[in-house]
Amino acid sequence: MYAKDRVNNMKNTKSIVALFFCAAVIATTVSGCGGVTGLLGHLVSMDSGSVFNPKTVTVGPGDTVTWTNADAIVHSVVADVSGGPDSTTDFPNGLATGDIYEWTVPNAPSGTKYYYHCGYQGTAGNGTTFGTGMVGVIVVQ
Ligand SMILES: [Cu+2]
Repeated sequence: MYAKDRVNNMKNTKSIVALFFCAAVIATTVSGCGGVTGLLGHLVSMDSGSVFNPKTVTVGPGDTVTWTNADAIVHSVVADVSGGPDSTTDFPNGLATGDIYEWTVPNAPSGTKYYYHCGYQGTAGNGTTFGTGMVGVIVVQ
């Protein structure tokens, strides 16, 4: 009886250790932003106060950027000039709370900047600067 409990405890401990190990591997992979192998995912939250958080995201070609609306009101992702992220095809009425929009970074040269804005609380810049209000930029490394 006691021995069995101890075995079960050991099993649980092993599972927890494995879980922490996996979490550490994932964290290392994501933080290794200068990485030469693998494509990375980048998260942007649409937060209360009508902000993209973080406002600036540095990416590599082929990486994925995922916007999640964590706010109580509708937001969108609209490229200031063509070629950037645009949620309006997938979400013509904007992203409601909890909606997720994903965009794959094109094979663009290092230094390319995709300025974008929210169609509801932001305005477009000219493609080389931020617009006003709820705005962000994706920078290709
Ligand atoms: Cu917005």
